[in-house]
Amino acid sequence: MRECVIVGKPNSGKTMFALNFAGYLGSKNVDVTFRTYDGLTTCRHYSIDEAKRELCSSTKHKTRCLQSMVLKIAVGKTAVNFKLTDTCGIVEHIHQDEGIRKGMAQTIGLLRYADFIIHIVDLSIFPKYADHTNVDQDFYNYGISKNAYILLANKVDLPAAKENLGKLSAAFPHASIIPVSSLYGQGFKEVKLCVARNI
Ligand SMILES: Nc1nc2c(ncn2[C@@H]2O[C@H](COP(=O)(O)OP(=O)(O)OP(=O)(O)O)[C@@H](O)[C@H]2O)c(=O)[nH]1
Ligand SMILES: [Mg+2]
Repeated sequence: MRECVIVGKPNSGKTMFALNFAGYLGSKNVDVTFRTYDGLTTCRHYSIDEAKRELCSSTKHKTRCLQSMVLKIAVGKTAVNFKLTDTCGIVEHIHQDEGIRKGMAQTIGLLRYADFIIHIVDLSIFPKYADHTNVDQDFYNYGISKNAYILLANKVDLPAAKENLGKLSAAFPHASIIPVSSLYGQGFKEVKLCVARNI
């Protein structure tokens, strides 16, 4: 089964995107498989609302391991299953928490095997924390080289985001950028078309 991986900085909206996108594709409930760095695998069944309450947070590094769901998407006249994997957010510095360092290593490990990369940035704060040593730049460079990559400019519902879209396009000129609101589902139609083309 083809695997799409969602990467980005902590708090960019990766988990919110994964769960609301699962809802957009027609899932009312999801089975989330958690895979830790040391190989422990557990699975939990949630309604989408329950999962959002438990797995999303305004506090950084809520997600600390790989969280996968198998979803169905229409490709032409057939429905195709694919795996959507949410990951531990990446920061530039060496984090003091060993669990988070291992979670970040897991994210980077998975990137090499992913069939398609969904990179999410929080447009409401971009480019405040961005420069050329930035991890977003690394995701972009790697994604472009793999040729299986989209950049989601998230949180477009927030006023600060609108004026930053031009800056994002200038910083990442070769990316296919889709403005989205993971919270409200804005832009999901375009994301669905793009994912369906690439899995
Ligand atoms: N306004 C707005 N808030 C959003 C949007 N997407 C996510 N958020 C909020 O941003 C915060 C972080 O969302 P998460 O989905 O948990 O972020 P994450 O990237 O998974 O974060 P980590 O697991 O810590 O790496 C939460 O408070 C969300 O409600 C959006 O499109 N618009
Ligand atoms: Mg998360």
